[in-house]
Amino acid sequence: MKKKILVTRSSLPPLEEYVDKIKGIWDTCWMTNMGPVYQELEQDMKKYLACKNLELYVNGHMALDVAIKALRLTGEVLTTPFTFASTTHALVLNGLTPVFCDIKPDDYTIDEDKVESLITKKTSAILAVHVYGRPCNIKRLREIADKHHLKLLFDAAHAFGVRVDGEPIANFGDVSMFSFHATKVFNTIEGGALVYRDDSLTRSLKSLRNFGIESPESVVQPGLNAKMNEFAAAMGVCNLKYLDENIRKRKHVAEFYSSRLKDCPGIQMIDFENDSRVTWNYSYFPITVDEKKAGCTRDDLFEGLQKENIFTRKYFYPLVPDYECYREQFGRCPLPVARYVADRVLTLPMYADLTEEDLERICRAVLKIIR
Ligand code: T4K
Repeated sequence: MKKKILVTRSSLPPLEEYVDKIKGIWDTCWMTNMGPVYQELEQDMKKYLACKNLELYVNGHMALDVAIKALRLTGEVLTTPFTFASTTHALVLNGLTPVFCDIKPDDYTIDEDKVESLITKKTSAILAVHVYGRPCNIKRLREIADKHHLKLLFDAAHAFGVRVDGEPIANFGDVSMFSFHATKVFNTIEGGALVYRDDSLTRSLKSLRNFGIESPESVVQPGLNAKMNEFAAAMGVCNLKYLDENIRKRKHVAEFYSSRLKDCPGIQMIDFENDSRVTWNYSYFPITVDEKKAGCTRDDLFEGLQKENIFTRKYFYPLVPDYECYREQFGRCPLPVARYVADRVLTLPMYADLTEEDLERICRAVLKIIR
């Protein structure tokens, strides 16, 4: 049997560099609660993102949860149905009602032209997702948010390292959340970050992250335990050094797929070169399969590749409103574009260390199944 190729594979720094970074922990026995390695990573990240306000968290989901609480959102939040469970769960578990807005057929981000008609008196925010690291229409969403006095949050879980007009994507919106999960372009094993504009949020975000504690004898609000620990931060400090190199390697993977699959009938891919304003991070490589032109469905391709020991994923199928837990409440939302994409999308293996041999094998298998 040929070697297994999974949809992604974590980037790890050289072992000796990680061991070196965690050695200090044995001297101090300081393992968590915003220790020295946490502080080091926070500074490194602020430099990398050229941002003023940044906090690190135990994972992206908790970071989003904390942001929602700190912003004191109420009522309804406009959001995308085409995302990972986390985005919607964070709203629902905070007592908010997600209002799903359809996505655009060209980049799968929330359709800014459909957002305004969904705003009601109860709407307090827009939570958009830079899905696969593809930037939403940030400018237009900002205009809409300002006009209606809404907060603008970006779930930028996939977008670490992405820039728009040279500006890190972190610096748009009121708050942006990043995920540093093992499967992401940059990882801290598990981890996440919030980048935000308003300095007055700092106090609340910091205390929400640590049980609402401000000092040993002062607990100012009910809070969570959402802190990034020192071992995770150490992984981040080491991995950050290799991030740009990893993104370059991922670009090569994307170029390989694009050139080998460009004439494959029925397959639509991201045209990474079509928007020169964006510096991509190549976090995922989604394709959609048009069954009429391809002569097979997305599921046929998924299963055919699996037989070749190549494991793709249907990120993001099913659509969030169609989940068992949401179906009854939201399943009838008219979301024609999102449903079309979710039924046809497949993310191909994407990681820095995919070899040319692996890529050749994947492309040959795709072409064999589709032809
Ligand atoms: N918002 C959005 C839009 C998100 O996509 C996510 C997370 C979040 C919010 C929340 O952020 P976090 O709280 O997770 O920081 C994965 C990830 O667990 C999840 O982080 C990610 N999105 C989601 C899209 O994908 P699964 O259930 O598909 O992962 P899993 O375990 O099937 O792994 C996929 C592949 O990754 C494996 O086949 C091999 C590889 N892998 C996996 C692990 C766990 C590794 O190489 N190393 C590893 O340690 O959810």
